[in-house]
Amino acid sequence: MTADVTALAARLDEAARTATAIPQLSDEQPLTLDEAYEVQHTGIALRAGRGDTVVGVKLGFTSKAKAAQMGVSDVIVGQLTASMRAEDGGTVDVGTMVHPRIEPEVAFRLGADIDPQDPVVDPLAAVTDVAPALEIIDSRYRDFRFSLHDVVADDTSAAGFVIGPWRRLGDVRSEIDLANAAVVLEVDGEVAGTGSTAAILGDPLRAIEAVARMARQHSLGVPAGSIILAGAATAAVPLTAGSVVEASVAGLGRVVVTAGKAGHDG
Ligand code: OOG
Ligand code: MG
Repeated sequence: MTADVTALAARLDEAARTATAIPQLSDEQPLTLDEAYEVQHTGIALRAGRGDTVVGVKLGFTSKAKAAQMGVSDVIVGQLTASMRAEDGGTVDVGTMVHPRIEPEVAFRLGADIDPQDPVVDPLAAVTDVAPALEIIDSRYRDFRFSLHDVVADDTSAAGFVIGPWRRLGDVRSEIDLANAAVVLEVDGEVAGTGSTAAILGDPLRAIEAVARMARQHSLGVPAGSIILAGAATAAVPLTAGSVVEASVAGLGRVVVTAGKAGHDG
């Protein structure tokens, strides 16, 4: 039997909107990888129907630390929407989330479209800017546990993101080795995780080729202006209301966000 993509997407959408964890979809019926991406795309269409817009894509499990933390191995891709974004130095509302976690990332911005159908053009040439970033993930599944296909259907746990100051990629590459920069995650001034950008596919720039490949395989558009989150450099840590979280990437910069709860100090 093939999956009822519309019903599964509605179930995940409802779970996200009500911040209520649900059982994994595959507990009921196995889902193929293609069906899982269809559920993801249908869920994004539901958000778009409420006025949200896709602003970029994110990769998951590009680092061993993340793959080991979650017990899965393949690289996956999800979509980022405008409503998920919080300003650098601003507040992210965790009151609307089930069990949020936060992780340090590297973000890229495209100055031109990545055309997944044209393998002759180097997708790296489309990248103009780079920034330190934070991603807030919030699995809609109970206990933050899932199979690879379940997490793909759940938009790879995407819930929020914060982008630090953008810098020109060419300038940064002439100053530092972007493939080996120290990453530090701090919560309320205490170190909560350390790593290196090398953890992200050996070099976060490899995320761009991965995005081009995934875009081709899973029919995603990555137009000029898109933001790409390359994946976490450390394991994710729980995010609780009141915490101030900062990520820094040596030689690139830092980004900070406060977790708030709407109706309180948010
Ligand atoms: C899935 C998302 C993984 C990353 O950076 O590896 C991810 C999850 O862990 O819930 O965003
Ligand atoms: Mg991530």
